[in-house]
Amino acid sequence: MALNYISAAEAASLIKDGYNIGLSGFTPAGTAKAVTAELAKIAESEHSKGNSFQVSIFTGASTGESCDGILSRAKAIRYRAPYTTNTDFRKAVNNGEIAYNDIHLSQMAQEIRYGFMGKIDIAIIEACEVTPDGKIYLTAAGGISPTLCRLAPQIIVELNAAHPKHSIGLHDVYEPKDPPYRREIPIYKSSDRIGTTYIQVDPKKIVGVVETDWKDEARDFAEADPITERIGQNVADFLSADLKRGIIPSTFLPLQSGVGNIANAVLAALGRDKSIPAFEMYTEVLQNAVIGLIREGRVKFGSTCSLTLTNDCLQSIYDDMDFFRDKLVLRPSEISNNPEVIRRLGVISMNTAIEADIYGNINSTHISGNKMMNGIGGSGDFTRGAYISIFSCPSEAKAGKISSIVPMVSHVDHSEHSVNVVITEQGIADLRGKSPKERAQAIIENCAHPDYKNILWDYLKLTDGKSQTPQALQAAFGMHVELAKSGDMRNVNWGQYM
Ligand code: 0RQ
Repeated sequence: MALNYISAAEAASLIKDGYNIGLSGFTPAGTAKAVTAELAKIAESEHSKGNSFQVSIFTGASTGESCDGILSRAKAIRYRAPYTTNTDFRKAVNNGEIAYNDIHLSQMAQEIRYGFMGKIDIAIIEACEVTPDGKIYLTAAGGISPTLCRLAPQIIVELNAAHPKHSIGLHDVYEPKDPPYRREIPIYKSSDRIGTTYIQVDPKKIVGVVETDWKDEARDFAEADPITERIGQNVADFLSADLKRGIIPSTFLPLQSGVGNIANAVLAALGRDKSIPAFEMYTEVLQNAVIGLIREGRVKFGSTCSLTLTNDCLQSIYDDMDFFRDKLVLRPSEISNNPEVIRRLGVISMNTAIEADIYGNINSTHISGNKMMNGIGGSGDFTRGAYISIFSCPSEAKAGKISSIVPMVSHVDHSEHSVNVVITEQGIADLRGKSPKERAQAIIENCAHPDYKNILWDYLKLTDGKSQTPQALQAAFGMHVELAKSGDMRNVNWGQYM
């Protein structure tokens, strides 16, 4: 069956008000771009005529400017799941304009399959190749594309020349069956391949192929600064010590690392620390630092959902496929982030906190308890299943006006029951085997910024000091309340709560 080549505008015109749209991609590698950019124009035109036009968007994780950015500004998004990082999207969510469902990334595909989120009307899938018999070869991310392609009655393929055809082979496409028929996912080491290199669809479902040459829209990284360098070194020192005392096997264990500047700096530090042997990654995103480490032989293999790289770094992989082909595998997010596999492999998880409390609860998503930052991403998928779960962050934010260590987190993403280690540039709090009261001592002593240590010790004096988890409920959010009032947590006056 011949493929039907159409323009991005023609493809966008197939999308109707109220549609549920499924997009390829993950953070924002491999996201379809051309059709959503055209869709924003349709939405604006309909809005100018007084008509409603909004869609719901289902993806693997964050998209870039040409989806979340443009569509948020065009007020074209009604509902969105999961993870995002776009500034305009964030503003729209926090203004109450978009219904945002921030779920664990591993669950996205299955929650669509289970019918929790309604039907997918159309899928837009970025590919480096599509064949007349319905084989779709993905680009820089697995995301939720296999499930979208199977469930959507209509598929638009964005055939993007920025991802060359010789990159075919990076993907391992596998979709588990649903209960009660699900079996184990047969991955026993990071490099195991269990699926196909393409998604097979009924070619009749491919309603159009849009040719583009549109590079990925990944964010640039800030240069590592002394704070992120110090955090990275603390993580490396912690893992090195656990290796020496035999807690981590001498062959080492696969690592997961999240997105952002801190995650990139942590990986760079681990690569530099030669007391840690060459290691594998079983992770959801590979950022720039890891690609350098693969070249140096410090990272032996990378299993990931996406190549969340700057474009020059991604191009350097495409230019060197003979080297990278047997060192990388791209998986759908429900496999890259699968808690069953993560626990089996003994993955060491390393994610970033916005704030941690003195008992080890972690807030990774909300500013001051109510404003969404990005989302939980895969941090929960990895943290619960991890061999060792690590959270890191700078000890303070906004030039010291905010302490990242607080009496009680203003929103809980990861509870004290799942968090093993908290690390800041100040030091390491190893929470394993500790009671809540012992954890509080370790976190305040080792992780809090010196400006906030006494403030936190003084908070503890407001509590009974004896109960399982001593809290003074009237004061637990006192530092957040002070931030809202004077703009600086250091001004908190515990006296008013006595
Ligand atoms: O804002 O640049 O305006 O000053 O948050 O902070 O220090 O640059 O760190 O880029 O690594 O992002 C948690 C947001 C960290 C990210 C988070 C402000 C701070 C700055 C960014 P400015 P940094 P990063 C992977 C797995 C989701 C959970 C996760 C994230 C900005 O890593 O979204 O790891 N993680 N998922 O000033 C107010 C505080 C603050 C604060 C930091 N306490 N209060 N602002 N900031 N702490 C994702 C996937 O699964 C795909």
